[in-house]
Amino acid sequence: MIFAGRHFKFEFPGRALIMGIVNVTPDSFSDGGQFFNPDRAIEHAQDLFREGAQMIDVGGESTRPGAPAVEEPEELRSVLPVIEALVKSVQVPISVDTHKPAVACAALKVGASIINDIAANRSDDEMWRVAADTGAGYILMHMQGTPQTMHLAPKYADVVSEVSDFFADRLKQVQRCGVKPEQVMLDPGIGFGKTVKHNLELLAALAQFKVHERPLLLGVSRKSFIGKLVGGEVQDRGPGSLACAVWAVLSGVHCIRTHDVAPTCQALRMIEEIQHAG
Ligand code: 7PJ
Repeated sequence: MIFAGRHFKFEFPGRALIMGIVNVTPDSFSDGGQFFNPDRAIEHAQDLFREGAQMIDVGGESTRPGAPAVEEPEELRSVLPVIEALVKSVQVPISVDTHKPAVACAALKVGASIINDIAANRSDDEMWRVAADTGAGYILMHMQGTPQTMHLAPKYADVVSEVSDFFADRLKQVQRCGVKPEQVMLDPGIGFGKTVKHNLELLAALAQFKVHERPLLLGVSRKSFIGKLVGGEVQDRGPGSLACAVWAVLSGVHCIRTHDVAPTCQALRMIEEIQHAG
């Protein structure tokens, strides 16, 4: 299986990938907006690259539950200079975490390679046309609702089968728009319109998503369900996040999206050493 797009190609089975998170938002819940300044965001991304990230995800739109939407000009102003600088200074693909087709398009123009679309539950196909026309990688994430509404009353008869049906349906739709399967990575969207119980059920069932024959990405880093289950303020949720990452990779997940690249890298490399010896 491969995950490939403009400027990159990853082959599986292979080492699990680590995507380092760079938020260029004033109010990110997980890092308090400390990388809102573009120079600091760039330095931070370069640190994550040196620590072993194989992709860098740049986002300018807070998806904190209930956060106000960011207008397009503001989002462009915050992410483009960072992406432009990173394309020149780190040797790994850059993804743009946005649900706006115009932002994705502009980011790809300055050298990003992957669209990280948390709103793959969208009702129009403009974003998929951008992915098809540019050949960019496309991370297809499940969310119930929107970041403004998703936390209000998440409801599923069976969250695992609903997410799986969503993947099957969206894979068909994106291909109809001209996106190749190899461009797509799937993500169950932990915390996006899900209760703690839904998140746990999805984590427990990750291996089932292999049926779609696409690589899987998981984002659990510092998320609130960890605090609710085992305690810990946002900055103290590293160990819980790492446990989820290890569990995910042992369940067949191919890529971990994380704020804490160095510890995640060490943990995943350690698992690989053990697997190799067995
Ligand atoms: C995710 C994301 C995730 C993908 C965010 C946060 C909230 N993109 N963007 N998957 N989460 N693909 O980092 O806690 O889980 S923003």
